[in-house]
Amino acid sequence: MRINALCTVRLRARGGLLLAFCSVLAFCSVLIQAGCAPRPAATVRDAPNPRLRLALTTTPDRPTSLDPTRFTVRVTDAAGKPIQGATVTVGLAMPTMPMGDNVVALHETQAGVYAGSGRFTMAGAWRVTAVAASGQERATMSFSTDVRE
Ligand SMILES: [Cu+2]
Repeated sequence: MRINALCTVRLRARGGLLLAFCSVLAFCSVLIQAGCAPRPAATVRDAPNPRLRLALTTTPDRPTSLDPTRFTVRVTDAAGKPIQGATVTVGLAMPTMPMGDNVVALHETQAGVYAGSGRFTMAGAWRVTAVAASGQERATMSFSTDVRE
């Protein structure tokens, strides 16, 4: 609302510059919409690391709410060699609402392959974020998945 008033003042000062009015109005409406948009529960930023590469898959490919979903993360170095003994977790979050902490610790099932099971607690759009640490190296990688009912 405050932004809107500011725009009107600017418009009057500029008099008949219709083009300027339109662009200012468009800019303000973008600002207002951005301010009112629902904020994600948590903002996750990928931190890709060329020395610690992650490839994440879920089984099934499209998970079902409340059913167990298997997460597999393959961790390799820059040359594609498996990295053993890493600490790997997968965090599950909904971008549109807080769903509480939902972090699955994965265990190494074969060299450089880490797996574990978790549950999506609701149908809809989820963000899956894998975090791996090995020595001084750390990497995160996330993707979106649509969980069915
Ligand atoms: Cu939800």
